Amino acid sequence: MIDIPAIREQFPVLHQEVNGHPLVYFDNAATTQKPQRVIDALLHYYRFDNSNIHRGVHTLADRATDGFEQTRELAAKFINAAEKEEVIFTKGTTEGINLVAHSFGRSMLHPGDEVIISAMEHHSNIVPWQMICEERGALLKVIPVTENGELILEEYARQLGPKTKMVALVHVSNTLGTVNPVRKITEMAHQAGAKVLIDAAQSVGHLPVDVQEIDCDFLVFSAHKIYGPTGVGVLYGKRAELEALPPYQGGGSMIRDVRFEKTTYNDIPYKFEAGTPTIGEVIAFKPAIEFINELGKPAIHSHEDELFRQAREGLQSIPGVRLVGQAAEASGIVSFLLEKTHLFDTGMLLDARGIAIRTGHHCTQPLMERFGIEGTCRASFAVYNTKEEVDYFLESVEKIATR
Ligand code: C6P
Repeated sequence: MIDIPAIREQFPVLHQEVNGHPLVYFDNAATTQKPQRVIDALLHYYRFDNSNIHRGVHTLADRATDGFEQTRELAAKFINAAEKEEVIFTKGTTEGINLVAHSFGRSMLHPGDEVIISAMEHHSNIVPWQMICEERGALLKVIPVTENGELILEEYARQLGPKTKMVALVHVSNTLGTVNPVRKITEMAHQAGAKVLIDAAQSVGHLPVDVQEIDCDFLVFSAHKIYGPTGVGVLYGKRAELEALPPYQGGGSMIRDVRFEKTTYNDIPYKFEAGTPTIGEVIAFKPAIEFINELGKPAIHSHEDELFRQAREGLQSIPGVRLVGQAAEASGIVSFLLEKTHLFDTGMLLDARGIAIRTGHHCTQPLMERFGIEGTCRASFAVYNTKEEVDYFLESVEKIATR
């Protein structure tokens, strides 16, 4: 059992009123709130340790470099990477996918090759692949989804073949909450000789994610969605895969030796970390992972799953509410529409009651097209949310739906 009031105490932002009501923050899939220890770590860095990393020999440079590398070590353990060099810091999930699409595409994709994504991808796992496929003359294939919001795996099996070079797939859909069977999908891709990238933006803070168990070649996520600062992401890659890829950007830190005739590149992970990174934010990401580790993913998941089920079942029983996506395996995210109220009005009416949800297409326009809708209202949960908040949310939705 986890102590929710004690957890809430650690999040100063939660203790405020919005429009005359206590804030109910259900927009966690967009970004989570930050515990005091993350805010403190960021302030501490700028107050005492501010310095560039991997460059200086002075004390502040040492402290900053140590803090930065300690986060890398913890992030590697967090996803069970075999070694810390397999963790590359990026700006976020989006940059991680662009890095792989660009580097992999430029070196490994040839005319006629194929890349498979799914119909429930976030734009950040669609557009980079579209761009590189167009550039390299490769074909982009899309795994369709059922009315329930589940992948049609028979179709995926048919799409896979000797031309498939990459399968890039979301672990948990940010719009539907569907949990995809990434281990099985990876195994099938590997049997066809393709590499696999998993977008773990919506899973890594909520479900156990073990890169060696999934056996994916690449995995990406953002710190800001798991209680950490913005401007930090992780790209995991198997050592052999990262070593085989050319660098994404050129600049300081990513080189071994620069001559006008020829430049040689640094080892991983530095080969992919050109320029000065978001140092303080990476350092402040460590206490966010520690926060999750202290609670444990099983306890976090079990609490969030209770809230999710309460919300999904509650919404289902309100007349005039339509759920969008009802996958058997789903996690922490529920999308819905009201028959008589436009989704933006629903969002505004809930905000007037202090409840923050997200409305719109959630950067999944092709998925919205699949369901024939312009967007949804989306409630997404984090470990600090409570059963009482879900009760209040359901009561508010019912009021709006039956106006
Ligand atoms: N989804 C949401 O409200 P960045 O912006 O790089 O941190 O993450 C992009 C991204 C990639 N994949 C998935 C599955 C995501 O959910 C997101 C971000 C937010 O759903 C903002 S659009």
